[in-house]
Amino acid sequence: MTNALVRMPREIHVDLEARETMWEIAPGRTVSAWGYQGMVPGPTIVAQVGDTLVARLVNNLPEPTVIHWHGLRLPAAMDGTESVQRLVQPGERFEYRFALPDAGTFWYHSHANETVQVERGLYGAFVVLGADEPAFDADRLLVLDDVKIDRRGRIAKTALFDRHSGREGDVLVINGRSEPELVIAAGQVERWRIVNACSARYVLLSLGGRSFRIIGSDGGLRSDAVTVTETLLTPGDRVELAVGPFDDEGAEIAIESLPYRRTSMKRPRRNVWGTLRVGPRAASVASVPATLATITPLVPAGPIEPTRIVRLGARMTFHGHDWLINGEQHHHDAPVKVGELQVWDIVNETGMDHPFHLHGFFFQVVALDGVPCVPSSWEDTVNVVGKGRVTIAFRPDDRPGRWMYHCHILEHHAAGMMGHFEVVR
Ligand SMILES: [Cu+2]
Repeated sequence: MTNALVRMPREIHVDLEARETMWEIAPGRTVSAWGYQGMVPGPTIVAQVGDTLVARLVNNLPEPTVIHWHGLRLPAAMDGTESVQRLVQPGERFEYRFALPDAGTFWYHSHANETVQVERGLYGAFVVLGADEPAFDADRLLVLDDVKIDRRGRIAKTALFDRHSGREGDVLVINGRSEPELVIAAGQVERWRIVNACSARYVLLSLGGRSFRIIGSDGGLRSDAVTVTETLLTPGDRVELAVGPFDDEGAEIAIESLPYRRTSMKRPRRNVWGTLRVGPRAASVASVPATLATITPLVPAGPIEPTRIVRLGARMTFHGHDWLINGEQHHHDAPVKVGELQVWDIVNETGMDHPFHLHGFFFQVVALDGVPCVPSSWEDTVNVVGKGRVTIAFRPDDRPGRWMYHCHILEHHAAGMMGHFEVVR
């Protein structure tokens, strides 16, 4: 007997033509940019677990490009990097095709000449829904970005200083628009999926000091909802929140980032990204369970023995800073075996924070500065504070091929803070 309520897996077809476009970052304020389908962000892809994505990239840019699917557990050949495919030349096309095994908030972006192409707008969000999602009154997606505009009103060219601290823009946008106003009905609870698509900006997100609940991270729902008044999103990071209920109809709540010191070279500031207004009251059907997901620890309790050390470093050169992994730029690391538990110590030898991103595999954070912690989420991007140490664990499933990890400050990635490694059978 078939159950009519069961949704059969589908193929999700998406056209992603990369081309020049005019991007209206604020009413009446337009910049020349690059976007997928002429949009910044590009089209939001929504699918269900078990579906297959078929994405057709057409390159109508004046330079080569490629699309990386950030956070998705796909075959190595579909990872969208120069290690696994020839860059897609101007006038060429490429079809990505892969199944979607996990629910969560992901994103896609150019992985070629990233410091230019992502800054110019080549990114978009990708939501995969699970079979049994918690009930909310509304779903929202917020893609955060900062754009650096020069004196002539154009997207600024890369500056030499960007190589050191990463590029931070002066125009803050949510879903491509500056200072949006959102409205939430009093009494209702919304699910907010947030992506930090900035090149280098850390966002210590606050909603005017109000409490909200973190329900998900890079790899879908957390083990439990945790109530906070702020949460840090590094470049590349995602977070899912339960926002509300608020009772004060008419209140205006700042969607803001609080000062966060990621490097001594930048003075931390508070920034306002937008406004959340509490609208007229409405009935609520939301219910956020106390337990959201089961996260089984990969590493047994007790002393943790790392299988690999990854040292994040820097060196001064005649052209400024080189950013290093284990003493070299674009490090070639040892292979890992399918099914073998990986416990990596990520040691930050620099004085600056770096967001460590692993392609293709989710990991658990199992220790901070050597102190074991109980994993409550799956991650693909984790902040390693200056002079700090984060221990991660993952068990590579059967997807052999060439993979990589890197700092997600795009300028650091470009200046060498990345490692290549192979997954072998
Ligand atoms: Cu970095």
